Amino acid sequence: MKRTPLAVLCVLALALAGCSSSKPDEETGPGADDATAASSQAAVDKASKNYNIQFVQGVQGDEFYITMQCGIEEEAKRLGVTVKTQGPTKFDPTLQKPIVDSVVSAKPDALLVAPTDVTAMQSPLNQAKAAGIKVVLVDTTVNDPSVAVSAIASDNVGGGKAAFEAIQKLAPQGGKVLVMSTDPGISTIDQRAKGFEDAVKTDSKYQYVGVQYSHNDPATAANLISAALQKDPDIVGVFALNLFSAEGTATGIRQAGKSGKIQVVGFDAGPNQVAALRAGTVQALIAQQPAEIGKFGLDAAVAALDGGKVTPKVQTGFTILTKDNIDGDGAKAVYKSNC
Ligand code: T6T
Repeated sequence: MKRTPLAVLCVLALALAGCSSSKPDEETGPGADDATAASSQAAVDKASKNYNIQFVQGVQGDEFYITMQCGIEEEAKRLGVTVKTQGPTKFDPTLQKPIVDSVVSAKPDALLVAPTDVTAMQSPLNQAKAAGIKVVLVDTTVNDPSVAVSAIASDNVGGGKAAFEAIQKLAPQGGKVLVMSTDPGISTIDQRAKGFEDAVKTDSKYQYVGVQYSHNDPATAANLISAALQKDPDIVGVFALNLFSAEGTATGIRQAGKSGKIQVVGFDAGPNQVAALRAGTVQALIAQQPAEIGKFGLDAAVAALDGGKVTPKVQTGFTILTKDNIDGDGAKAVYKSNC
């Protein structure tokens, strides 16, 4: 069982070649690997059951959730179960809630879900639990995660801290740093911002100029960056909190003619983000392990249905991608556009 905090390892390795881990880490106690293995074994033993398992993504067309779906489908094949996937057209609780409501009213056996808002998605998930559905949180969470039998996610606070440490290495002289977010109220995004902000406070050479909300829209992120650079032309680093905010940040930086002059670290590793890394507009990407999140999520759901041992909380690792490792070890961390 790997116990060294991943973010620390990754940051130490960043200046050289990036870092990766595919092992789950559990926050709540020892034995996550063992427990996960036990869950998987229980799942395999009961694979002949014809469970109705549903997966509701945060949004359709996002390579992060596509890769998660690929991980779920691969594991589903291995376990001999089937999983139906659907998601809203935007990362928006007003679009996701009716989907979850309709899934819940059909009373499936289990629901894997990435809630789009910590508050708005609480009541639909309370109802799922009340209906006896085994809920598994994959990626994001809600205010009261006790609705779920298990929650699988990256170390998002650690990832935010790692992003700042990368900027410290890339812009050692210090200066102004900005966060490009999507919307407040999304657990993963808020945790990344917090990890970053708390880390910035520990180094007086850097000045945090705040967070911009791009509503998960790359064009909005590009416009916000352009406005931010007009206000603060001396920004030295930007941390973009997810795939779409990072894509837009890269576009805005390129359009401002600042490629390579401002250090950009983005969460996630979609194909467009990797293109921006190769082009030198983005200096580092923090790739999550969405396929593993999906795989562990399905293992937990099936174990819960089988009455087996379920790991309540699993933390997956990440890989820091740079120009130096993207064509080597890092290549396998890039997200997929289809399975
Ligand atoms: O960063 C991922 C996910 O972890 C987050 O919760 C929402 O945005 C993504 O899906 C990337 O677009």
